[in-house]
Amino acid sequence: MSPILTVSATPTPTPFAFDLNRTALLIIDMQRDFVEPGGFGASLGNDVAPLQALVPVISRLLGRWRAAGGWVVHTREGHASDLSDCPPAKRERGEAKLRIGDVGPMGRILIRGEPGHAIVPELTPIPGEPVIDKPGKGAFYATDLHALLQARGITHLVLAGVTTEVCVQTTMREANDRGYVCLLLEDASGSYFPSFHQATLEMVRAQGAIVGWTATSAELLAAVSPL
Ligand code: C5J
Repeated sequence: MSPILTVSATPTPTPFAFDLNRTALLIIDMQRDFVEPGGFGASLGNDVAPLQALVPVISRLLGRWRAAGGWVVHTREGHASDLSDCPPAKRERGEAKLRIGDVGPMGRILIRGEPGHAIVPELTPIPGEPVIDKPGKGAFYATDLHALLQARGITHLVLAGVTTEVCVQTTMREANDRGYVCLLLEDASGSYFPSFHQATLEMVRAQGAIVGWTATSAELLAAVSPL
């Protein structure tokens, strides 16, 4: 029986209590397509600098979490090269300069196997860390993530990555509905829109953590591996 760790940093009435052996760190979509110039995020007119700034934060978190024996699952958003899993409603939305499947500076935008689809090198998964390829915003939609977590006895998720109000929040809500207890890391997730990031943190932890808890990565790591 491993110890129950607690993080009590949020304006929620109870702490986030978890067993490290039944918890996964879920790093959402830290791909070049979202974080680097010339990718999907930039093609939508976004400044990628706020997302680039997350890379060293998540890298530090990853190192300490791994060192403490924590398990990590990574996700990537992307589509098959024939776009058979990309609904036209997704591809045709907005006024992007480059759409999903078009050729950009990092290969075809948001297509699996292209350079832009890769996780940024600083956060490269290591053996034993699954990578979930997802066609949607939520990591549970059309993937085997739930089965994978169930097989390992995971009950709690710690979420990091991008973007807070799109793929991270969608995944957190999907996870919540499937019975996972979730903590969203305030400084290890981010958005092209700082106000959306802030609003997401507030809405998930409101009403007694209606979707889950939030805390900083330092607060989490203090519980996991006190220095
Ligand atoms: C978006 C994501 N924003 N990973 N994807 O399209 O949040």
